[in-house]
Amino acid sequence: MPVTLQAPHVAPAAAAERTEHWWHRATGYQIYPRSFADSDGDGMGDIPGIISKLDHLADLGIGFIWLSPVYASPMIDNGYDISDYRGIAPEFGTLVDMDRLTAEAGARGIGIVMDLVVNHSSSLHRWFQAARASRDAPEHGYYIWRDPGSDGGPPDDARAAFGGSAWTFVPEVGQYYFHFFSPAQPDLNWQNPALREEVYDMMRWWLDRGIAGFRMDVISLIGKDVDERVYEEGPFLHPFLQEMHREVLAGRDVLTIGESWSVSTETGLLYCGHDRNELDMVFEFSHIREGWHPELGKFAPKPFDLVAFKHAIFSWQDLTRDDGWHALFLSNHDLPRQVSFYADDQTHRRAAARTLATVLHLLKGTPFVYQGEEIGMTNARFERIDQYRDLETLNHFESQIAHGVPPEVFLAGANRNSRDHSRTPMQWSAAPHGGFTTGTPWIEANPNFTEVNVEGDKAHPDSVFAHYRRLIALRKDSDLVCFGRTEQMFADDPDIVAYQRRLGDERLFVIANFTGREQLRDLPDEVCGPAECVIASHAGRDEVPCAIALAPFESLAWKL
Ligand code: TEU
Repeated sequence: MPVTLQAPHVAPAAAAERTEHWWHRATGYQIYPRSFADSDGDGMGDIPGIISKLDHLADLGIGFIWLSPVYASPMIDNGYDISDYRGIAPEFGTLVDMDRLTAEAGARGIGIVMDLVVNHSSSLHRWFQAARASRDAPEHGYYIWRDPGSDGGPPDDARAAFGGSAWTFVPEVGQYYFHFFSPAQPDLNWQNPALREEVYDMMRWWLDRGIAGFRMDVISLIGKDVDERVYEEGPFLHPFLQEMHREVLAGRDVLTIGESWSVSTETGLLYCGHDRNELDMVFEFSHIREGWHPELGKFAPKPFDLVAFKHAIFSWQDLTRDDGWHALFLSNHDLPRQVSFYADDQTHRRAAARTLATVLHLLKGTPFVYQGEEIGMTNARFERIDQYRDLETLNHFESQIAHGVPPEVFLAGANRNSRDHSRTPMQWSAAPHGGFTTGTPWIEANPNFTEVNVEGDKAHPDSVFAHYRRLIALRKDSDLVCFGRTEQMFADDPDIVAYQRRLGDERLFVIANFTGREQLRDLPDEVCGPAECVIASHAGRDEVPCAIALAPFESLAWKL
């Protein structure tokens, strides 16, 4: 059934010369289904659980849900390994539940954006089962096979993202198949036209059921050329995305978000430029990678460098000033909790959560809230490796210990940056397991659910939820917030984020203290004077002072 969303109309003249779409004013909310709400006590979140919480999301004011995979899957990578693209995993519910979710969300003006994971399938998908049984099966060509190298080993020494070789041997066919991720996630061969048609047909089938679009998992990998060892942004990527647009997306007012770990400001507009007919926006990680160790990666803690982080954020604001569009986020299911990683999850947790939100939501682009972020949920602080569940963390633990890294050093890194921090159960109340389940959750709840939970936050005078609700409402009603051009200020300042947005004669000024210390700054004449404070992490102020003192993690935004 169709989803009723805001009808598109023409954007103000000062904004880009193109049609305004519903998602230009909308805020997205990502749900990781296994950790959101469990309706049947099996310890695993499910679709009826999501339906029961739709009023929470409507209250927040979001325009769409990005739903992490709910498809049939052996769950080696928690659903990012799909064994049936048109079936729902029984632990999450049924197709009837899924249609009900689409309808009930639609009735609240919320679209459902499905996760599209088509760089790879599960090794249990019937296509791969046929492919691995015989070279003569048509499905054999749906995957990437190569003969063994001259020594009988893998064709080359490519490494998989989750550890080990990127090639796995199948004796039945005497060949190796390629998997960028785990062996349970064989890469689909996009160069096979029949495979592409299968994918397009499946996408049309979901869109015809009334969903509002797709978030495309690692989409920049589909154009790979394994023989040249080019995986990211390979030579076939853009022709395939244009074909997908022609075959599936053209003429439908749906949202497409392409995930890419490699896209840069050099290549960004190839995906989302107005005349490209590919995707609406990219979900990119340059600002996230600034927090990773350049050689040792995410499990080696590195001090956070605000200047480099700002450089990444604002170069994408510059890039999308007149063309393209951008996805704004600090958290998702692969990242740690933002208040723990970038700020302070203890003394200043509420102020820090509000300030991170202000800085992100007043930029140009479509903001994404990851479940629990709207109440300032924090990292888990696990003490033992057996408390972790994620295959990335567990595989890297094994290989790094084998290379002599002391376990406590690895755990310190994992405690900062493991994907499991964002996967602990959503904290609804102070009831056992944060009210997520009446059973035993598949991963432990963060013990701080007694203080950090939806019920408690909504009742608190400094509610993080209320702050998010205000930011989301501001965007809906303001052309300046949606379309204004962004100008960074204090670019070299290691402690402060500041920017202006401009549209015609209207201006917005945002300033935020990213530290736990008071900060004093002189502000330029062009911003100081009486002004309308539109949001503040602490008390509002009806004037922009020429010399400002900002409390720890304080932020303000004024309409000038
Ligand atoms: O993530 C893409 C990806 O490259 C991740 O493996 C990323 O490098 C890692 O999470 C950083 O810690 C997408 C999904 O978002 C992720 O959950 C999946 O595991 C992955 O693709 C495979 O589908």
